[in-house]
Amino acid sequence: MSILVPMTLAPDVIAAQAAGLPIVALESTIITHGMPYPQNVDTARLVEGDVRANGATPATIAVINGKLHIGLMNDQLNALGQAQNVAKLSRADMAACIATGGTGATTVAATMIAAHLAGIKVFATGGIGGVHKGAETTFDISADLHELAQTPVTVVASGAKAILDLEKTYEVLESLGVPVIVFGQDTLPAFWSTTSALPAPLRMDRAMDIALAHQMRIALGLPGGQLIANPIPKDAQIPADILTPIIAQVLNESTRKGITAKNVTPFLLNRIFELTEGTSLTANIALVRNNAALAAKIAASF
Ligand code: PSU
Ligand code: MN
Repeated sequence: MSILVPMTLAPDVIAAQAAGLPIVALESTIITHGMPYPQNVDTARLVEGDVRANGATPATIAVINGKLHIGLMNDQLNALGQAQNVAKLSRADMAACIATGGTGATTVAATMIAAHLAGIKVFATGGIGGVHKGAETTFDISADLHELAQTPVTVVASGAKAILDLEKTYEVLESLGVPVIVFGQDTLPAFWSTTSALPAPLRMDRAMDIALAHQMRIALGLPGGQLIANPIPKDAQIPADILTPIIAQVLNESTRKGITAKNVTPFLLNRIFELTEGTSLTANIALVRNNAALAAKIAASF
């Protein structure tokens, strides 16, 4: 016996699909585990607005009471933003959550899986998960990297978060055959900073080229997606000399407190938010919005 995925598409997503109009997927872990309430819900709405303003339909993805939702209604977004103990779903736990009627927010990996299932080619977020500092002993490498290697979705982010080991993250992506395309500059961005010391593996300056590269991978028979590293707008970036000591401090705290597995990323992001007195959140909001706008332009180019 085979079963189908219980899936609900929002009315505007159905309409866009039927008319062949561009759609951009958005994740929900950034709402439940990445930002505090109420800024998380406000940001999610702003980001949806940015997608629309740039010519595409937004589809925020989450699992609610055992159903996979592609596009959330206002009240669902609001409830998710305030809910406690929502699961953080990646490739490993998405099926179990749906099968048992659970509720969970989708990470980059799970959002890619859902987007692909719904025929959505482009997805915007803040930062992807990657190789954590100290991974040589903890083996903490985000499932997001393997997802990029196997699911054909173009993910627009501001690179891997600066709390990660950027060098190792980009080495793993290269090993996995994931194209990392920097938008409009020759160096990789570092999430809260527009630039880093690392050279861009690939560079493109037009949304159209990114859409073409996505199609060309499919034509070549290559599985997987692309990571588009879109630098945070200059006026919103946080200088590295302010962030570097804060990142060192929170990594230290996380080790001392024995934080592991899925809790690592939310713990670090929350402590950075506290220690920068909210500046990190302002920057995070600016970069996600910028990524949503670029993703919409890429989706419209297909
Ligand atoms: N970027 C943010 N906030 C977040 C995340 C990314 O600014 O909350 C989330 C994404 O959902 C990403 C996840 O997929 O963190 C990675 O978690 P982990 O390191 O446990 O794989
Ligand atoms: Mn991890």
